[in-house]
Amino acid sequence: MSAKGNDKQIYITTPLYYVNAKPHIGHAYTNILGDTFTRYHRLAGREVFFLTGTDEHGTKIEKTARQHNEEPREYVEKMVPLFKDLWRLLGIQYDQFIRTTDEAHKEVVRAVLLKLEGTGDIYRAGYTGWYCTPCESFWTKLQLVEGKCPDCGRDVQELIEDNYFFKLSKYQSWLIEYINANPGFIQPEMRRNEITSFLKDPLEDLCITRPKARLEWGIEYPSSSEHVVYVWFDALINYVSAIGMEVDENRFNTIWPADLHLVGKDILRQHAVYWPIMLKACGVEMFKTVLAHGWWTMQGAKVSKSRGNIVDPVVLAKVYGVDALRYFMLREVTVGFDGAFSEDLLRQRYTSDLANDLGNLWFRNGSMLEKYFHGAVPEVSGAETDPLLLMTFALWNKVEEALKSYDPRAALDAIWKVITAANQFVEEKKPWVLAKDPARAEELARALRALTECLAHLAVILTPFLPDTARKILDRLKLSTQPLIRTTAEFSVLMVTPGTSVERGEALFPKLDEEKEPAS
Ligand code: ME8
Repeated sequence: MSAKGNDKQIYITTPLYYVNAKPHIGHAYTNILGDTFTRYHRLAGREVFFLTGTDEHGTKIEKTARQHNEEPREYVEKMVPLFKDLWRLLGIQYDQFIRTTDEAHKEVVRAVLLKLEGTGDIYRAGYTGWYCTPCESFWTKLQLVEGKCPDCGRDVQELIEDNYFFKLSKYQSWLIEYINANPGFIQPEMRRNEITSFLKDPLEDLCITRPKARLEWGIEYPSSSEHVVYVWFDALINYVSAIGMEVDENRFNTIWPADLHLVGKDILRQHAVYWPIMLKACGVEMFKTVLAHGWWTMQGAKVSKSRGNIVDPVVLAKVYGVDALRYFMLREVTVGFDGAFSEDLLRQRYTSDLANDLGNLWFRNGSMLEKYFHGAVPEVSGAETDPLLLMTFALWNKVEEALKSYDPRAALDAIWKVITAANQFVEEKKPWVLAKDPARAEELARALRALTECLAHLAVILTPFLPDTARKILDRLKLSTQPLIRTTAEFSVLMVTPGTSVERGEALFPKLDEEKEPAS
């Protein structure tokens, strides 16, 4: 991740999700990614500010509220807790939850608009569009399908409205140069290429208001009581309004610029074109990176509220546990690519990687410590030179390297190589054979000491990925459940105090009930 000044916190954000339906696994994925990066930095002793929240204005929300016979204000109040509850359930360690209906946010949006009107980057002009009365939707010519409404296929009416526009076009060549000069700005590379080719055509100025005649639920435009602000212009500003821009410059400067805006590929254009230009026009320092991940799909289609093919993360977490869901999402796809969601695959990962590889390793070590050492970790000299531990110590740099390139999957691959090696170590050492021969007591002690240490290190390095499991292991080994590894050297040491009495505890990943119906 980016190099920081001493006091500057690492700033990670997620999109603000629309509250027109309850969150699904797509939303869970983005927040799990953000949480994993956040926990990793915290483990490494870095200060992080992690922001998430909800996007509550605009046509989508207004329409959905009306369909529920509710006022938008009432409706959003009811929906927001669903998001907060999910983040609590999934162990998402965010520092702030911003809502675009927060007064403080609205203030900053108004201030930005007035500033940009003052500099001439916002102007008022006529706007031609096509309106579908039954859908209450306004479309541009390009969006129409054979001249009809792209949603319902019915006729549309041409409408000319007076609106406010933001001069995207003025900054197009600046943005192209900026993207070329900063290869890490839009990631992964395939997404940067998409944006670069999109920028080959001239950018149109962005219409940033909607007349109140067709949308009431939004921030009123400061210099016209006839207009509300376009939902995207409002929502993007959250990344700076949340941390005190225009209000608390001190706070703002310790957090901004954002190091990582995490988004799905569906909203990259807003984050890689509109948002940088908004910041540039406001004279605000640029964020470091926008990282666009791919989509979770089901039967080849994006999992989405409108398609109705949603998978409920709450149900999955209840059936398989939060860590299994986190593990599956982080291990199954490389960030940037799409992934086909399948509960069968989740079950397979649960059984093979979690229950068999990691769960059994813990259980066998615990059982052998109990059987041969009354549950206490044996003391041996020079344990840190055991080849299994040398391999384990090398994990820190590998995981760091992988996470620097936003690749939690590669990090987990490296961790699982060590888990596999530790299981092989048990098979090769055969502690149960050593235990029968008093002359090999030292060898037995060495083997179990090395295994216990390996497990301690695995738990530490798993904290960003599988926080619950890591906490259980660390707790049972009587180690701090909030480890701190500031340098590679701090990871390459023995962690468990000899003589510690280790609790084997319940299975980390209980056997799945074969009879149980899949969750989805
Ligand atoms: O776009 N796979 O909100 P939104 C992976 N309010 N991720 C998915 C996904 C899927 N199938 N479906 C959704 C908005 N996501 C705006 C954002 S930001 C200032 C405003 C995730 O509720 C992914 O992160 O439609 C995607 O970008 C986001 O949810 C869209 O959420």
